[in-house]
Amino acid sequence: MNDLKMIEQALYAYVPSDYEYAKALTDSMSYSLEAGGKRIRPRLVLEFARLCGGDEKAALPFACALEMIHTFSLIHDDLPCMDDDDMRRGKPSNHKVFGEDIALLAGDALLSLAFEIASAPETVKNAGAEVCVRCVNILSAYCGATGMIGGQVIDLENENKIADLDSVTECNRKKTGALIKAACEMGCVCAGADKKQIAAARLFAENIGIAFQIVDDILDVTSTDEELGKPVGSDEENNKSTYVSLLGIEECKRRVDKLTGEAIEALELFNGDTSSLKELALSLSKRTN
Ligand code: GRG
Repeated sequence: MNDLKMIEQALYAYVPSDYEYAKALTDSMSYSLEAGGKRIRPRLVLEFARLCGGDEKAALPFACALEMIHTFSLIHDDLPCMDDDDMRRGKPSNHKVFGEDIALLAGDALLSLAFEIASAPETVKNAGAEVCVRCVNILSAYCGATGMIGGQVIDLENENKIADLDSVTECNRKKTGALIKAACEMGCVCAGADKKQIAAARLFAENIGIAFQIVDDILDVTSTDEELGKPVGSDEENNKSTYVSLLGIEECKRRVDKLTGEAIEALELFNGDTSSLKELALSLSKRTN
């Protein structure tokens, strides 16, 4: 089975289906989880686990937990109190279908489910207690106040003003980069990687994390709603400083290529086959959605 199939099969099965109450909540959670998405973060977990000689089955729950957290962040990001977007992954946003109250709670429940999965007896049996504790620590730290959620707050603070490049970079290192770093790091931890391997994985993640956000900013001005599956032009509408508004499109493209090259260089430390990670990094730099 390929990674995408394996991830999606496991992901969907984690949502409680035998609970007769709160059906709107589980429907809302499944709606966003099953709406597609590139599954970059869980794929990175599996890639790094394999590269470091680990068992992908043991890494799979952590890959799913991370995608749950990512999906929670997208549901909350679309709410009227945040970006107020009506479309996500080519479909109406969660709150447009289930209402703001259920969408908010579905996001909360996905966040909670992530930690339930990462600490479940079955996960502990396959990955070992120490790996589980380390992954729970990575998930919570990179999601929280000094990670993705902190980045979102910097983003809110930067609205309606011209932010400088350092502030935009700090925001994106956290808002977008933190979960990408969590993915690469957890993959290594699952496989018992050493400190040098973890440091190289972090370097790879930092570079593709920023490149990923620069591409996101480019697509927000060059793509269409249909291709992106969400409204384009939202950065300008929300009066946000972005890499494109600060550097221009040509310089942005140059930086994406440079960062992607540096990410690929970071992989040289590993002895195993890094070809699929190289391909993934290159495809992200050229993505159209
Ligand atoms: C309100 C408690 C609370 C938390 C919310 C909203 C939020 C925290 C964080 C925002 C995180 C966010 C939306 C970051 C943007 C990152 C980004 C580029 C997302 C799109 O990722 P893709 O392209 O999406 O991987 P797919 O759909 O492919 O999964």
